[in-house]
Amino acid sequence: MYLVIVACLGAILWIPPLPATVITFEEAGLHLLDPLSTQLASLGVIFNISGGAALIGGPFVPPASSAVSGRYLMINTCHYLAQTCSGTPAVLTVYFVAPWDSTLPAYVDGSTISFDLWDTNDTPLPRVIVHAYDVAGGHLGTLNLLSEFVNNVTGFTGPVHRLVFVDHGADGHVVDNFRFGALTAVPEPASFLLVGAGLVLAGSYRRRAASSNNRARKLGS
Ligand SMILES: [Ca+2]
Ligand SMILES: [Ca+2]
Repeated sequence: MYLVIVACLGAILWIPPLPATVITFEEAGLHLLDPLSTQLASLGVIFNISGGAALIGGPFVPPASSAVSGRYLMINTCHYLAQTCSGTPAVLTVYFVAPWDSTLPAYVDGSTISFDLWDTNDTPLPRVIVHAYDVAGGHLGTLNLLSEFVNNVTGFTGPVHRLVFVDHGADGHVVDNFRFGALTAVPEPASFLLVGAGLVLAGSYRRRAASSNNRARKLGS
């Protein structure tokens, strides 16, 4: 019985990582010029934009050697729909979350993250600055993107929970083929409470079993 309880607790704590994902922005349910936010939560990512707009783009042809293709994520520094410029940088945050519950944070190994980026405006440099953070808000590193387009941007390390793309230029930028490896969800507090209750139950069972054995030994002596 004790082993069964421990095995159940292990099953609760261990959430298996999910396989790698590539987001092409061609996913079902996405339409041209849709603002992007939580539509891809079932894949383990949600998007938040401030100081601009994050839209599904596609009508503009990228440079020939760019890996950007078809539809892509278009970050507009000026709000595309309102046609207004706030003068502040566009800040896109990509959060990794549990695909079955987007309120649960998740993280991926930073070395598994990559994407293709395209930004025609070279003023100011860097064209795009990307920061990585862990679940606790710790800063894991920064990448500065200097070229008109960069295929297969990599270089992140550590358990990345969110990426923050900052663009001070006037024309925004484009992200495509956003790839990341196995997602690991962070167990919610309720799981720890459940595990704690289970450990108390297991301890109580062991004490009762030991007490029964002692009584049996005394009766037999
Ligand atoms: Ca695409
Ligand atoms: Ca730009």
